Amino acid sequence: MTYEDIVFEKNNGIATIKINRPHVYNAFRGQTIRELIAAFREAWDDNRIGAVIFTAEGEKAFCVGGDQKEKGDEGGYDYGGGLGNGIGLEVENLHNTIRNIPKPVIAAVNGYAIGGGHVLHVICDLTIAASTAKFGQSGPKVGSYDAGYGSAYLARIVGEKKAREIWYLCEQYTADECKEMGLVNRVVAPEELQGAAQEWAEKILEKSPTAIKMLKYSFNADSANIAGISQLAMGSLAMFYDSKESEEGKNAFLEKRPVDFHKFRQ
Ligand code: S0N
Repeated sequence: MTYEDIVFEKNNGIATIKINRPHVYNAFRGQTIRELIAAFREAWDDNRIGAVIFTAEGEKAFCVGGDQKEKGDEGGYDYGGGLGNGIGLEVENLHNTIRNIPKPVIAAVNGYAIGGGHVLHVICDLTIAASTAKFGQSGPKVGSYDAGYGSAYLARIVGEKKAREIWYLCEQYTADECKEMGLVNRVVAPEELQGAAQEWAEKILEKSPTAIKMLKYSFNADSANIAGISQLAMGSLAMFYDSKESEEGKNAFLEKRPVDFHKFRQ
């Protein structure tokens, strides 16, 4: 497959998948999601690959969620379809692919990881962050949410209270703060990020592939019910995107004005 929105490389047993849309802070559109799924599948199917590094181009951002400037064929968002073949479905398929690929996925977070971009690193097996990276959810500010892995699995990692804080307040957290809450494994200087991810991937490659695979299955089994919650969440999100309330969030962002959700409380 030819990739346009991402860069995919395989080297000495390590696959590197890089989002390549730095002009929009590596926000994803439907095509990005489809290419990411294809690349993860390619790494999945190649027995020589023992670990995947998931990162992004540039120094500003890892990924800031759905591209607010892209329109789908039906005029709605293009984050990978609408109802029918669905926002839900394609983003959800990417989440499930990262979860289920039987090899560790290391997120190397090089900048902002916000909204749906934050969820991507949450799902990865391990996260190494540049000391300059910033993390957070933004859905309730821009008329969106991830009520699947983005909330339920996040709560497993950071605890219920912290997960609720992250979603209800939509603030940003530093890499060190995220390490403190168990959301990031390691923080390094920005120029050391790719080397640090490579070093961990090489360490994994020295281990028994079957042991690593079974451990990943075991870790996943305990939170496997979230896949069902995620289906419901993405289905409801697809419908919510057609509402005036969600539109207000998106339009306020695009028009660079304060959002006004007050009318939806009447
Ligand atoms: C990342 C932020 C904090 C950076 O702020 P800063 O440094 O002040 O830069 P800006 O001037 O704001 O941005 C620089 C340029 O990048 C563009 N840009 C930023 N974010 C996006 C985006 N998401 N889509 C398209 N373009 C983006 C800016 O517009 C600007 O370019 P110019 O100057 O040309 O206008 C700050 O930018 C920020 O807060 N961004 C918004 C982050 C956000 O809200 N992301 C979520 C958006 N996604 C959704 O609403 C739904 C999709 C999704 O994320 C999702 C999918 C599945 C499941 C769950 C979710 C979910 O919502 O969680």
